[in-house]
Amino acid sequence: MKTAIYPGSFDPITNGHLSILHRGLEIFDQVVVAVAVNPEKSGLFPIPERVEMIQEVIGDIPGASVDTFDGLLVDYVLASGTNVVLRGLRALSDFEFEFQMALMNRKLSRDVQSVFLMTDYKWFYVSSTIIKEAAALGGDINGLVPSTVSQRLKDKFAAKKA
Ligand code: COD
Repeated sequence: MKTAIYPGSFDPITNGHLSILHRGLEIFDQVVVAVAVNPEKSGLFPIPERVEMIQEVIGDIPGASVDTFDGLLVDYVLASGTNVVLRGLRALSDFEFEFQMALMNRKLSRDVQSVFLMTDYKWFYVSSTIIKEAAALGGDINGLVPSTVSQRLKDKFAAKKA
């Protein structure tokens, strides 16, 4: 049984994230979507709500699960009984950050390996940040995030306006 840890902020999960998860499951038996708890970065959705949204969309996918972690990613990966970090790559801007992160993780633990999947062209421009910005301004984000996430974004920004 080979497990990969797919770490991120997932604030919120998008169809780009989900695509990497599905494709990761073509390589690994299990993929754990691991939401990083960073007390210095609050984000739009609180961590429990991010986890709930992920649970709603991955509930039926065999081999997929969701968890949270704090502290060092490499410690969490090794404590999970695996050595693989799964990440997605969109453009050159992603590459620089991902390269730095992979090298830092490698410095922190020689046992952990990072595996990268290129995004599908459909999700090339999709990021949690751009989705939040469009949703906040009333833009149509349908098809870019799961419908449950789209609804939560609408509710969140409606509540902020009220
Ligand atoms: N298509 C394909 N992949 C995508 C898309 C898309 N449209 N959108 C996002 N992705 C990929 C990202 O490239 C990334 O690989 C993954 O999905 C998650 O993305 P985000 O933005 O939700 O997550 P990040 O990049 O904010 O996550 C950063 C971590 C939380 C993983 C990182 O900060 C971390 O490991 N923190 C723990 C502390 C630690 O160990 N630090 C030292 C190591 S650097």
